[in-house]
Amino acid sequence: MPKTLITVAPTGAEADKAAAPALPVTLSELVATAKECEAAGAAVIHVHIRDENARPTLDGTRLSDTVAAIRQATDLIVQLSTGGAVTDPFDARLKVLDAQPDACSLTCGTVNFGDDVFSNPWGFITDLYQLTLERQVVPEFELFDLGHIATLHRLLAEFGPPAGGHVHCDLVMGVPGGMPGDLRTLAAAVAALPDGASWSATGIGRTTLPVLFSALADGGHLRVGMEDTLSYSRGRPVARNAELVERAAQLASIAQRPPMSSAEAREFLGIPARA
Ligand code: KMH
Ligand code: ZN
Repeated sequence: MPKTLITVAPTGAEADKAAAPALPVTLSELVATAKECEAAGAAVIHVHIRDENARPTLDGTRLSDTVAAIRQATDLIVQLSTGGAVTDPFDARLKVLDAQPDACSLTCGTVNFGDDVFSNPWGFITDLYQLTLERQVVPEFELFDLGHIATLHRLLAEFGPPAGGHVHCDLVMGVPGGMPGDLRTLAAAVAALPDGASWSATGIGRTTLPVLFSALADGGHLRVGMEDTLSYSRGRPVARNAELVERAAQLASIAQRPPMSSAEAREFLGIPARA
């Protein structure tokens, strides 16, 4: 069984700082979180940034500064979100790659997102994928629904393998409007992935633990963090992102699949070591 790749998604675009004070929204909060989460066993950080009012933003200077600051403070693989917030336009989402991250998310289809729609039409997916190839930014394919896996197959058939040569997916389960976060759905999704692909999984809200246990049992990798859940357990808010990473690392170790270091994760994902 392979070691476990742990990704932390500390902020997201949806949670409200006023309602969740532990959410890292400033650059210094994000860097401190990144350091703690690396020490706890994370190898990848999935980054959304906020503006001076703690609202989601895709501001280019802030993104570049964030990539540089996390790189200076940690060895984590920096994966920028190209999903942003549901209100972000496609051109701003493409420009995220100007910040030259190691990796980026690439969602393989549109999905209802609570009362909103997270829009990812085929034309946008292909534009973003071709840009990742041109810039050699390694994509992580975000799959919110089983139909997204069909689009991933079509993308690879039409445009070939990704930068780094290895297909790594993330099952984002339990979004209201996406696939449910349960064992049966996870097994169906994993069975439909392209041959040779690796995968992690995350469960939103109360699906966090069922998805985590299912992924570990099925040889998958883990994503955890306050982007996906604000509760550590029933009625107990998350106090720090690192406690979610610590729990994931402990459970992975119990499963005889301890966390990968970021150097191991780079090799696994086909991401070159930093110059
Ligand atoms: N915030 C969601 C609308 C991603 O980061 O690529 C999209 C999202 C996916 O979080
Ligand atoms: Zn995200």
